[in-house]
Amino acid sequence: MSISLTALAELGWRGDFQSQLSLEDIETALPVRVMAVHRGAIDVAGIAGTTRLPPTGPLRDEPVAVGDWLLVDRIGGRPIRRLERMSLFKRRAAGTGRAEQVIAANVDTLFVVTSCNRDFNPARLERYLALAEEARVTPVIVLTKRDLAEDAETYRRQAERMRAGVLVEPVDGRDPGSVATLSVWCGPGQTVALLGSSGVGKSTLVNTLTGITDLATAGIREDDARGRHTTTGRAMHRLPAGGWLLDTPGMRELQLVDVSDGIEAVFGDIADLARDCRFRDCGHDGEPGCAVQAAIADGRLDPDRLRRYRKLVAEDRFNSETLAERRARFKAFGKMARGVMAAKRQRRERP
Ligand SMILES: Nc1nc2c(ncn2[C@@H]2O[C@H](COP(=O)(O)OP(=O)(O)OP(=O)(O)O)[C@@H](O)[C@H]2O)c(=O)[nH]1
Ligand SMILES: [Mg+2]
Ligand SMILES: [Zn+2]
Repeated sequence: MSISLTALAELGWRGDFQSQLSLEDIETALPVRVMAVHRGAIDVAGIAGTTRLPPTGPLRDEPVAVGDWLLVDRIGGRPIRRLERMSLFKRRAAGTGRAEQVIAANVDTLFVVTSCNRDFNPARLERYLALAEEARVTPVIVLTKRDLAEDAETYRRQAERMRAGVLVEPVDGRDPGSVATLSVWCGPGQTVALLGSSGVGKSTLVNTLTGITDLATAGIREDDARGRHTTTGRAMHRLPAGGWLLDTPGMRELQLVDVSDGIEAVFGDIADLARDCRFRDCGHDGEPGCAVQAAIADGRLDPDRLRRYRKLVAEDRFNSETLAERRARFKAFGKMARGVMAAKRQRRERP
C-alpha cells in the first residue's frame, strides 16, 4: 500500500514532513495528524480515517499538541514517533513548576483578531505578532467590526505599521461575504488559529468561517481537575473551504515569555534605525548621534512605538529571568532532597 498523498495533503501534510520519513518508515508506518487532545487519549486522522489512541509510546513520555503529526505502526496502529514541528505555540503552565505546555502545532496562519473601534490596541497587536513570530507562524491581522467604523482604512493603515509587510484584512465578522477575504488562508490543507482579546469577535468569526452557529457548545466536554465540567475544545475543526481551524482555549492565555527574538523581528524598524546610532550600545535616550531619536524628531518613528517596544522587552526579560531563576531553585531543591533521602537510606542500611 502506498501513502495516498492527496488524502494526506488535505490534512495538512507537506514536503517538510515527508522528508522526515526514512525508507523503513514508508514501509512500516503511516502518518496521522492529531485532531483532538483529551485527557488520556488523542484522536488522530490519516488515510485510514479517524481513530482514538491511548497514551502509549511517545504519547506517554512527551506532550502531544493538536495539529501534531505522528507516525503510527501500519499493522497495530500504535504510535511510533512524533514528527518535527513546523510551528508550535507553547506556554508556561500556571503554578509553581510552570512546566512548558504545548498548545498547538503545525499552524500555518494566525488570525490576530482586533476590532475597528476603541478596542483597537497597538500594544496588544505587537505582542501577538511577537508571539506569532516566535511560534514560526504567519500572522494576518483581522480587523473586525469594520461596519461600525467610520473610517476602517485609518485602522488598516495603523495596523500595517505594527510590523513591516504584515497583512491586514478589515471585515464584518458576521457577514460571510466580508469574511470571504480570509478564505485564501482557509483552503485545503491549511491550518489556521485565532488569537485576540475578549469581545473582539473571535467566536463570531469562527461561526461565520465554519458555518457552525455555536462552536462554544460544540467543544469537547471533559472533567477538569476539580471534577467540574468545562468546555475545553482542544480540537481541529473542518472549514468549508477545506482547511482546518485550530481551536484551543489555551491560545487565549499565551504570555510573553522567551519571545525576545519575536520582539526584535516585529520591531525590526527600530533595530534598523539603531544600526545608524553613533554608539553601538545606544539607549536612544538622549545620546548624541542617536538615529532613533532623529527618526522620532522628523516624524518617521512614532515615539509611542519606541515606548511600547521598551515595555515589551522589559516584560519579556522579567518573565523569562524569573522563570529561569525559579527553575534553578527547583533544581537545587531537588538535589538537596535527593541528598537527604540518600543520607537517610545510608543510615538505615548501616547496622
Ligand atoms: N457590528 C459587528 N459586531 C460584531 C462583529 N464581530 C463581532 N461582533 C459582535 O461583538 C460581540 C462580541 O463578539 P464575540 O464573537 O463573542 O467575541 P469573542 O472575541 O469571541 O469574545 P470572547 O469569547 O469573550 O473572547 C458580539 O455581540 C458580536 O455580535 C462585527 O464584525 N461587526
Ligand atoms: Mg468567544
Ligand atoms: Zn540611539
